[in-house]
Amino acid sequence: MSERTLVLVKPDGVERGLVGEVISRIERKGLKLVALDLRTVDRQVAEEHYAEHAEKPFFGSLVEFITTGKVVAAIVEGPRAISAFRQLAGGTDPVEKAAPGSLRGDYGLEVQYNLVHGSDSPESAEREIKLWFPEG
Ligand code: RTP
Ligand code: MG
Repeated sequence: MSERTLVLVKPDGVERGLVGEVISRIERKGLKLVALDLRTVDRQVAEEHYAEHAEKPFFGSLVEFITTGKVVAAIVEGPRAISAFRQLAGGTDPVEKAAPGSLRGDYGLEVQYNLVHGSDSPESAEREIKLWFPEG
């Protein structure tokens, strides 16, 4: 059973030249890229993407950050792709939670600048794929 997940390389990852590293790890794991796009995000998409965090104190700066630079948006497919990519990414806090060997564990230092996003459930994946790739 194959599933799809939405992956983002956030502006810090793009700025630091880590797009290739992220894609390389996705491919080495055996997951497949079915869409890939470098773009800037408008505020409305960013706010919708992170709607679940709208009441959190970091929401404003998170949306600000995501909209300040280019991001890479990708649809990634494979068996248990959602969980597989979350493992590749590592925990949200790159120092306290992400294990060494994960993307965040290897390259991140601050919670906000944690390089990548991956959908956290089938429902999120479906919602986020529609939001980022409305053309289908
Ligand atoms: P993401 O949604 O970006 O894949 O990350 P995640 O599931 O691991 O973490 P989540 O709890 O959904 O948080 C979304 C993003 O918000 C930023 N954040 N900042 N300053 C803070 O305390 C804080 N907490 C979260 C991070 O960029 C996180 O990835
Ligand atoms: Mg999340």
